[in-house]
Amino acid sequence: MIDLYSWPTSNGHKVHIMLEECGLPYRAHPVVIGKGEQFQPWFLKISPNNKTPAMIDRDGPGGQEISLFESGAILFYLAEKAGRFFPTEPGKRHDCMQWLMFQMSSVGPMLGQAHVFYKYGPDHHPREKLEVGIERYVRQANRLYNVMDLHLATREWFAAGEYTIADMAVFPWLRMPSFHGVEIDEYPNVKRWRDRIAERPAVLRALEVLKSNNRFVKHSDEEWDLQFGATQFARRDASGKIV
Ligand SMILES: N[C@@H](CCC(=O)N[C@@H](CS)C(=O)NCC(=O)O)C(=O)O
Repeated sequence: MIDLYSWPTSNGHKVHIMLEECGLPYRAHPVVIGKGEQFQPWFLKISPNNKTPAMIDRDGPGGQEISLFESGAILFYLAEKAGRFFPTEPGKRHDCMQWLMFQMSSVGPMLGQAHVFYKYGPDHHPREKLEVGIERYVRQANRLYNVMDLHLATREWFAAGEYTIADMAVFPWLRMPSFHGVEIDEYPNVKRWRDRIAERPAVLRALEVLKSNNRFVKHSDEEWDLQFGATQFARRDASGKIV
């Protein structure tokens, strides 16, 4: 049985999608990041970077328990476990891996920063203090959408000519373009690809996972502090205690 410690954000959704696509049995446990549950000692043991999602598979390699953090690593693990959504032919595997890495290194971090500066930041800081960040990350977001739009102009899927973990990794990040200052109609190939994935029954099920926990409208001061402010960046020991 797989225990998933997660939250209904883009990084959580990636793994929820893969689990639903594969039909692997799992239990989803909420880690309420707006309340600081990511800093609990037990969670830091499996996710030392204090980020969701993290996973424990009680029936890992050789029947041994394994715990993993980082959504890309979890997707890769699940693909190997299920033997699905990660091609077997070497050239296709590398193609899939490079687009998975593209998501992990560019789409997630850049769009995530755009959300902080452009979407959430103005509720907590004067706009003039955020200008450089807003400009940089909204530009990065649009640059990345253009890269993806050109790529998808001649392809149905991100990699290997088939639906893979690379598509599952990118998709949740592109559900709310207005959060990162992007007008989706300017990127019609991305829109076509995205809307097609959004119709998949497993994706629809995945987007419901832990959904009832998410009452996000805008961050309270406490939530901002925990995720993006002083408490997030306070120096801690291995147990999560601020030192
Ligand atoms: N690279 C990580 C990023 C994970 C991440 O940023 N998770 C966010 C939610 S989307 C989180 O748990 N934030 C809590 C915190 O920063 O304290 C992954 O892909 O798993």
